[in-house]
Amino acid sequence: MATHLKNLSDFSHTTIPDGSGFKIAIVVAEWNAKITGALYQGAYNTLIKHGVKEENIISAPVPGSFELTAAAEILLTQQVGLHAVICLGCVIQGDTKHFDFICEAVANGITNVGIKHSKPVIFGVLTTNDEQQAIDRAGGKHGNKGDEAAITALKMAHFAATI
Ligand code: DLZ
Repeated sequence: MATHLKNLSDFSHTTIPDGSGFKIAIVVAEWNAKITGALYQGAYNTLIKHGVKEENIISAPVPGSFELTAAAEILLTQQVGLHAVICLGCVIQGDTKHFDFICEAVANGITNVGIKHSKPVIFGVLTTNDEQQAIDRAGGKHGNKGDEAAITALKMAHFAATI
């Protein structure tokens, strides 16, 4: 059962749960590989740091961010016992409307897969105006959003297991 929260400030820094009982998939897009590789390393290392066993991390590369949704759906359908899927990608604004289509599709897709399977599917996709903004968020001055995605996965897997 969920812990009783006395006031709103209790929400801000809930502890990061131990991951030793969890099986988690990381799906990572190959587009902008320098960035997504850094997001992947951050997510993987964070899961290991918090107790997830190496054999319980499934790593799955896909061509681009658009494919993240299908991959999450396939994994949750075919892999028994998954507690969460982390989706990592990087979409950089270009001259065409491609950016908008991909961002909207992947955000909606990931949301829908999570709801369909009643499992946490984490949105770890950078959507930036340029490459520098992405570098800043993939181990640069704004941290590594891959680490944050992994922590969110652990918290949500714990939520689903204990609520
Ligand atoms: C085609 C495309 C473009 C233009 N830009 C990106 C991007 O910035 N980031 C990304 O992850 N993927 C991009 N893609 C590829 C699409 O995600 C997808 O792989 C293709 O449209 C094929 O479905």
